[in-house]
Amino acid sequence: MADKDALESRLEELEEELSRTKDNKATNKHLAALRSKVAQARRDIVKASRRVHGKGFFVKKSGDATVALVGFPSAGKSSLLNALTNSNSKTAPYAFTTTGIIPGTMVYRDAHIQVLDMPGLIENAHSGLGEGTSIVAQIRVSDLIVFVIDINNPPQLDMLLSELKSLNVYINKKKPEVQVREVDAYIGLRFEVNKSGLDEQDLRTIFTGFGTYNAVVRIWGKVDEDELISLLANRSCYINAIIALNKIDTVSDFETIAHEMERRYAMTVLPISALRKSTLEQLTRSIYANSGLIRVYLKPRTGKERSPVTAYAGFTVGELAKRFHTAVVDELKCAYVDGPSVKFSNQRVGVNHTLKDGDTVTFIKEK
Ligand SMILES: Nc1nc2c(ncn2[C@@H]2O[C@H](COP(=O)(O)OP(=O)(O)OP(=O)(O)O)[C@@H](O)[C@H]2O)c(=O)[nH]1
Ligand SMILES: [Mg+2]
Repeated sequence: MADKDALESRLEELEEELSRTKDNKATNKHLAALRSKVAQARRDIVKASRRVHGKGFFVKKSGDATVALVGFPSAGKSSLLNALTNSNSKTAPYAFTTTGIIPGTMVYRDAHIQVLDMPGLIENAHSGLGEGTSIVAQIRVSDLIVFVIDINNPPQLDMLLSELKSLNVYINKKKPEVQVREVDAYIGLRFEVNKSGLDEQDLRTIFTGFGTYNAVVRIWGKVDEDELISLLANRSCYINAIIALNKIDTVSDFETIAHEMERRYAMTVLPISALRKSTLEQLTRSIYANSGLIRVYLKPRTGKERSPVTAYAGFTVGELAKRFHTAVVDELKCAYVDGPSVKFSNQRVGVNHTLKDGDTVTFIKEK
């Protein structure tokens, strides 16, 4: 295949021809052919850039959390990235405009959230054929998926979900806890706890398939065969997702479609228009709330100044100290906390106390 520069200039020529060609009956067929050539040229560029960069186009994680925009070509992912962040990802009215993974940073409540614009190439990723494989690697390390769905085509979501499932990416599902303690003695397989919903015969087949013959096994949650296999193989990934239902400006009754989707998929649906910033407020809030971030305030023992910091849901006083106040960690005795996680103001709590969004914390060192 030709090198990337040559491919890019060919793409430019095709795009120019496309923009020059008027859209009418006589040119219909020619336009369709041109569009598919453009799409092919973009795929070729993606392939070429993969070769140049070796592993693909992996973007390093940065900021407090990483959010992946996932959707079909032309759903409006790049437009949304540009509206949410300081980035300037190319957008265009044809498919496969974005050929790499493009990062941007969204600042909300003092948190820096990395937003990744993905090329619209997810289909058939599991076969390892499309460029989807490297995209999926990036999705796996993200803290949240925002499915960008064109409101004119809600079934796009079915295809995205089934593709992710075949890649062992489980959406909005708690990771089932499976404990396997292998033992040297010939005890066979003992299923001490089995809440999987699978019978022991099936479980035996799966475990012996992994070479486990003598072990005490506890399965604490519901799980089907495929999921258990990917769990045991360490291939599964559990990630939360919300839906940005885009292009609401193109339909007359977006609310009905949004409610229907919410009901059908049991997921949070945010109706937006990536081209109108005023519609993005709720989505922004939802991204923050679902990426596992909280904001707490640090207050010194003396003085009233509170400084906001970004922490993670489930953080304890001890973990907060480790992250922001390494100096106090070793001598940390307790903390005074004010806010949603405590019953009364300035409550004294231990290092294992779990914080909530909006708490104010004062560390107390041992004397
Ligand atoms: N009317 C309308 N058009 C939109 C909206 N969001 C995006 N578009 C248009 O849809 C087309 C595709 O948008 P992109 O942002 O390039 O889509 P994408 O998902 O990044 O597409 P690929 O990079 O090809 O995967 C562009 O012409 C955008 O201007 C929207 O909310 N309303
Ligand atoms: Mg794009």
